[in-house]
Amino acid sequence: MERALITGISGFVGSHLADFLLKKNVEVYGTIRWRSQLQNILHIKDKVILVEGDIRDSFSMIKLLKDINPDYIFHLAAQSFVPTSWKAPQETLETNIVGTVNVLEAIRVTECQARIQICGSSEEYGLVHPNEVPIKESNPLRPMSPYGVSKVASDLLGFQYHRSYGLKIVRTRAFNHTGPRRGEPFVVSNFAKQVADIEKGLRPPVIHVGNLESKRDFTDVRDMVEAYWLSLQKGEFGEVYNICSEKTWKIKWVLDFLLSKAKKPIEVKTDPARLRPSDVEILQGDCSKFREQTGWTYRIPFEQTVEDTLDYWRNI
Ligand code: A2R
Repeated sequence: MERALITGISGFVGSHLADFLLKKNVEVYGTIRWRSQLQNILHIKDKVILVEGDIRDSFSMIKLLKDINPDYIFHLAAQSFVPTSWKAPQETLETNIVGTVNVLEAIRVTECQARIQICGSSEEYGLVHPNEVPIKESNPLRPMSPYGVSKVASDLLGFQYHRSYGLKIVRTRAFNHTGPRRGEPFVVSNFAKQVADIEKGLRPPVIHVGNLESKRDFTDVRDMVEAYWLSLQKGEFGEVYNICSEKTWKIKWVLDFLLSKAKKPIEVKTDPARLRPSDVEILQGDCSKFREQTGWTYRIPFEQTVEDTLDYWRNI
């Protein structure tokens, strides 16, 4: 049986990737920390092997790699939330950059032969000029948040460790992805939870929103994790691939769609605290490089993703 190690298995994407790998009959190991919230993986807790490891601790990474010796490593663990990166830039850089070095060094010193996915983000592109859309992998990287900077560094470490040491690394740059289990701070999930809470009578019938004008290229997380798997099956080591649907939706569309599904009338209020210091206006990717290499394409329509997210919050 092939073995996969997911760093950050308790997270939103990690939990969906674990679901996907179990269906592929892969033995799944995942890192957790002693205070990790495990609600995303409760349903599979008897099917996966959880190992304690903080990526900021190089010793624990080496021990983990020695013990598991995986065939695949999906490096997802990160401080993943852009707004937090302004409030906690040091923690973000330490987790996302030093943490990635620790994972890569552990692979190098243990001579682990695993294929490794380094999980990057469209936030690496940051400032994008109108004539640069849809964004290709060759676009300049002009990150606009500490999170974006941290992901550029992690991505380039992946390139460097492949070139310097021959590690079998594939880098992915995921555009927005969402779905059930997405954390409450993220926009689609946040709106969906507010609607569900209002329906349950847990809050007054007012939804608080930030910038509704930005446009994002959304993919369902369940399609995204298939892409991550394919990146290690068919991707070229050392290469970087955008992963996205190539379709954009205004945040206002998400709001209106959710309001149309709500079981109660809801008033909309703009909350200045929800506006980011520097928001990227449009993020639309070009996924042709990945599609041609792997044959991947998204399957789940975005409407379905948003409805499933609303149902998730309704049933929690
Ligand atoms: O915070 P925890 O203990 O629940 O674990 C989170 C884990 N994580 C860490 N694991 C080990 N050592 C650390 N120092 C550390 N810091 C965080 O990363 C959790 O399991 C995971 C992050 O989950 P989410 O915040 O739900 O992120 P998501 O959406 O699953 O993002 C996955 C990847 C990240 O690299 C993002 O930057 C990228 O996709 O977009």
